[in-house]
Amino acid sequence: MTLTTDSRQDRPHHDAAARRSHVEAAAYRMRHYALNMGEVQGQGYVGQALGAADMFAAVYADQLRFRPLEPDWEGRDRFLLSTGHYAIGHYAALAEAGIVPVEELESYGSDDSRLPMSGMSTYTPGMEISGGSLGHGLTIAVGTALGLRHQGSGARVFNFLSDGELDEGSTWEAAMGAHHHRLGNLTAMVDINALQADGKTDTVLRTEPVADKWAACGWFVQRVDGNDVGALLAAFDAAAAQAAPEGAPSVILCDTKVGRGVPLLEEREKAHFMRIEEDEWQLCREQLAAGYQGETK
Ligand SMILES: Cc1ncc(C[n+]2csc(CCOP(=O)(O)OP(=O)(O)O)c2C)c(N)n1
Ligand SMILES: [Mg+2]
Repeated sequence: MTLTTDSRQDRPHHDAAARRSHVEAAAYRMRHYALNMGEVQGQGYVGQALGAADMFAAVYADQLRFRPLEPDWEGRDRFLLSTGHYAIGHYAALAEAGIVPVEELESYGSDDSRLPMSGMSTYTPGMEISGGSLGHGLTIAVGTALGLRHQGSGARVFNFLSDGELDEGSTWEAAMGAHHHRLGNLTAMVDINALQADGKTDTVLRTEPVADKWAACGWFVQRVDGNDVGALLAAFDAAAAQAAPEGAPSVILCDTKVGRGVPLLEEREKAHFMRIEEDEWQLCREQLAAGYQGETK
């Protein structure tokens, strides 16, 4: 897909089923891109990229306004990736969106590549912030949303967080700040994959009930199956319907499955850093293809 102008306005007005399959097809291709990138390095945060592909696809193929050939276009919506290690999933989305050439994905993680293993804004077109140090994305998103509103911009700000980032105090300071400033132009999406580097989320720090915490901070809260594209799109629609320039910020809490779409990885013991052997990559691709019923173009 190569778009030359404002992407959101260019999108055809699909009926609901066509809109969903358009996003599902994007997610499918993105999962392949992630596997291919992972194979180049023999490693990578492939489990997260597969788990969050539907979230990335819903944003990039349906929600975000951007110009692929002009990634710094001032009128663009901002997508801020908090979690630097999810860069592999974000690169797949940037390739699908036409911002990064698909052929460039094979340089992932190599010396001099524009696609380093952890997301860096100075290297990659379309990467708004550098991640790595968790818990900062939402704070930057709040400042960005506030700044855009001061400038009279109608652009929206999206922040992609992980459930591990809910352990960080700075996330909650930003959540309160967003409500204080009534940032209706801000949408947070949290990948609740129930996993962190040190183990399962509920063994590291019990953050549940997560929805109640965001609601207590004054946010419009929805919780969905983050691997159900129809549910994701409905949540984005509901968020947009209630959004007002000085209204409540929105959060979409997305329960996802690590390795989603590849049974071999879905069934493997969940690990922050998943090992995939040399002879398994092709099998992963085959399983992904076998489980997908839709159009591939
Ligand atoms: C401030 C900060 N503390 C600790 C780390 C080390 N760290 C890197 S990834 C990670 C796990 C965070 O949880 P999550 O993003 O939910 O992990 P995943 O779902 O990808 O397994 C941690 C603790 C970090 N990058 N930044
Ligand atoms: Mg996690």
